Amino acid sequence: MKLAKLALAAGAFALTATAMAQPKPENFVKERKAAFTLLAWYFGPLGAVAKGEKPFNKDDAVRATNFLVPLSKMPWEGFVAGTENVGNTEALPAVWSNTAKFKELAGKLETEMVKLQQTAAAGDAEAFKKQFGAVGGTCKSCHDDFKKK
Ligand code: ASC
Repeated sequence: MKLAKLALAAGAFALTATAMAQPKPENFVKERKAAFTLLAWYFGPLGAVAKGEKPFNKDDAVRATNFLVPLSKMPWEGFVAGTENVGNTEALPAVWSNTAKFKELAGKLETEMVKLQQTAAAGDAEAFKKQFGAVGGTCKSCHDDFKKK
């Protein structure tokens, strides 16, 4: 019984290791683009709130930012070497030649997104609107140097 369990666990591990083995270059591009697509999906609509076109709703803001915090950490692992010119990437070569700056800006998005989540959780509409701008600023500063126009 114990042995059977061990064999099962070993099998599951082997399966996981196989599934994780070196994704194809195009799948790294898909990963990062999917993460950015979802970031825009949940972040974009909050712009109407920030602009005062839609009232602040705490539940909606909490739900969106609870998705956005993990999403903000996801795109970066897709930017592996060898994917510079793969598929329909909009990444500029600077991602791979100025990696320190790219990583710094990625980190800023993650930090500012956590702050946005905190303003949502606090139900602080004014702080939320202001922090929305700070997050958007980190998106833009990175796009300026690292994304094709
Ligand atoms: C968005 C979105 C972006 C950023 C950027 C902020 O909602 O899709 O790429 O905000 O426009 O400057």
